[in-house]
Amino acid sequence: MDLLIKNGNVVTPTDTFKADIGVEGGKIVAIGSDLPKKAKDVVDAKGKYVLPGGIDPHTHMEMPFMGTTTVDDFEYGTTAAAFGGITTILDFAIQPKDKTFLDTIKLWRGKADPKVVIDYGIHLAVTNLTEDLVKEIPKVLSAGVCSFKLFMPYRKEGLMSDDGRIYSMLEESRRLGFLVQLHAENNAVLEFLIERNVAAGRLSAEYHAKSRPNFVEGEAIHRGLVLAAATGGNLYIVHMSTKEGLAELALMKAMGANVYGETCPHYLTLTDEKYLSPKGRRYIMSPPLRSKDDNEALWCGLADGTLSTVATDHCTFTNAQKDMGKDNFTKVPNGVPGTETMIPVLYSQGVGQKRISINKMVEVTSYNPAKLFGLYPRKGTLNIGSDADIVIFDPKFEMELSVKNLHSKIDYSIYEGFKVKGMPTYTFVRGKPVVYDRKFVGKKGSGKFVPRTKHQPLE
Ligand code: DUC
Ligand code: ZN
Ligand code: ZN
Repeated sequence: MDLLIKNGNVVTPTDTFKADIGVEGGKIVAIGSDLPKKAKDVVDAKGKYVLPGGIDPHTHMEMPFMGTTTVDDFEYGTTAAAFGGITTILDFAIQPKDKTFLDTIKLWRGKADPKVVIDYGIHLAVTNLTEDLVKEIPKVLSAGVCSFKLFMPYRKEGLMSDDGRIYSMLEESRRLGFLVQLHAENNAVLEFLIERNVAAGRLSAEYHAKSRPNFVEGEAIHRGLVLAAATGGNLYIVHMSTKEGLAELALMKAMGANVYGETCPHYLTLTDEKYLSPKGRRYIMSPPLRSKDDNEALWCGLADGTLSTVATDHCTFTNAQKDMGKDNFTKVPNGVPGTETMIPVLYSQGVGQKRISINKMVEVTSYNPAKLFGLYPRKGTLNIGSDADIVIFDPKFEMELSVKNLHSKIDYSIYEGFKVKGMPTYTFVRGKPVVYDRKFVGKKGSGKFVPRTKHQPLE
């Protein structure tokens, strides 16, 4: 046996039990009590949780956006992810307007393959849907890319899809079985509010949030859900931030549509008061931070299953990049880091505060994303035959989050000074250690592209 993890508390979405796990050839080959002690490496996980590796299904590494490029490349970004207990990321390949989907996948794999230290998959972020490209979709699915993101906003940035295109992709998703991911904000209204604020000289960071009030998301989510129900398509709303959007999703789920929702740690734990601080622009992302009421509603949405996943929208811009909009919020590149802090923050604020169980944490950070994005049962579970993507999590490990002890290339943390209790201490990808007792032992380029199959609906 290559690796034996002994005496840990193994966590699944439905159960927590004491067991040893044996690994050979990158796969889990044994789970049980008192497995034979012989292995090339034996790690004692007594008093620790043993989790299926986290899957962060929403990252933006090396992404050109708003006149600049996210600073975490696939090496820095996946190293940070590994320290946070993530073993697979799903990154958005943004379609250059003149490129086909297959060319876009090639472009993104060219950036990622030489650098990733954990496994990764790709979503296709559609910016220019043509009839020829719709015909290309079956080939994209065969290439292992089974999810397509459409943006309702970002018209000026060249990313927006109109309702007709969204409708047609949802029709195709029903026919071919893929998942449509939707960034839901009402573009016309937010552009109108931005223009009005700018004309009145209201340019500070708080006006980013004031230009995108809750209903801007709620209405767009409603519209997306109606289109999904009308077509019978498969819809996944990314980065949900509002109680209004959550209520719309709950209603459409109750009506039987195949629709899902994702939220992010920052929408669960931070509020729009951050925009009032002198460095408020660091917190500019879209949709923006909301109120305490929204935070709590989203925690409830996770606990009751309305929301299926937590992802990070890891999209890193340095202080200097954020300063492009020092005097004008519309020039601040949108995005915040998150992939390293997702599981520690969820554990401390969710499990630690009894908002969710550790089993729910595993469900929304590993099992559900694996099912929805066609990675299951290869990933997202600790089962015999699955990839040995395993995290040892020490529930007693205390740490104050700071730019000084995090691994992204970014030069600040949105959680500076935030105290967490509970940290991943070992991260194994296909049985190979990437983080070992909080030390990096991984290798650039050792991660693999994971071709995905069509999504599996959640019960
Ligand atoms: N939102 C962000 O904040 N950044 C990248 C893209 C997005 O949708
Ligand atoms: Zn988005
Ligand atoms: Zn995003």
